[in-house]
Amino acid sequence: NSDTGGGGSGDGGNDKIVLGFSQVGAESGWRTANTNSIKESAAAAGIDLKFDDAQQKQENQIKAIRNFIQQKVDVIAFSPVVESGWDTVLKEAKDADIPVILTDRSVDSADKSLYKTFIGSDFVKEGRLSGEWLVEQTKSATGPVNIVELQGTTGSAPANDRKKGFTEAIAANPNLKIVASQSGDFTRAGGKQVMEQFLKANPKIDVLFAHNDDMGLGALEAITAAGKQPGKDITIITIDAVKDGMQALADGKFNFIAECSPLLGDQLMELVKKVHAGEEVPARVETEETTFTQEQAKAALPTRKY
Ligand code: GYE
Repeated sequence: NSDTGGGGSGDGGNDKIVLGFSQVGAESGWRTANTNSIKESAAAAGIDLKFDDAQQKQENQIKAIRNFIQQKVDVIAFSPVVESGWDTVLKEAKDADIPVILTDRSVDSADKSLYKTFIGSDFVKEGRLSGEWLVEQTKSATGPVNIVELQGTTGSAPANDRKKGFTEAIAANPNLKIVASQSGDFTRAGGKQVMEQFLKANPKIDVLFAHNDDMGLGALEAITAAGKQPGKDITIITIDAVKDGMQALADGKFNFIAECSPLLGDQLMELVKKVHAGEEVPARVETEETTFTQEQAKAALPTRKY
């Protein structure tokens, strides 16, 4: 529209880009930091954000996306809870001429024209770096090293990919064996509950690989309650590096974290502006991340933002 007079105030925001964003939920510290980042960056970029929380349910995300289409938002972005089952609704957005940006997690759609770009981490790499660290730590082991794995949400890209990267990396040492693997749905409660079962069923657990900090933090309670010392009796590897996870690492309860950055907001808003303007964007935008040992966590904690 042409409402450009009066310094732009009181125009009802009609000139603003409207972004519909469907978030997975509020399952973890990572997710909370991600939501904050998206809200702050949208405000800073002058983008009108319509935010929906799907409570970790795909059906809610599909509903939210259909609502966004109906409201004729300018751009849709979402973090797909699972990888499969998106083709129909993505096709509906495409038919309505609304560009879609995948944020944080990807989909397995064969038709790549259903979305403009995917911004997020390399989850396979996070799993691989976790596995490689363990291979290095256990290189002089003479007997079996028993690993239990707390998987993220079943069918989600980070659960699938982190498992893949980790499993491939630990194949380098035949002593390393995953003796139990189950989903804790990326939550603290899930991590605690599944770890309790693991501890009951497996007399010898040497290593816990948790697909995120929160499940690892939940597992700490189960491990302590079972009379074992986390970080000593059981080596703990997690992914994310949110503050509570970094604190556990600095305190010697975790042993290693592969970072996954939730601060995607600024880059996402840049992409929103570009696709709205019809500009070309790269098909894949990767987040930069690192890994932390206990010493590195101590050094990084004071300036950690989330
Ligand atoms: O690692 C986990 C969250 O999709 C990368 O989702 C994200 C994952 C993150 O619940 O903590």
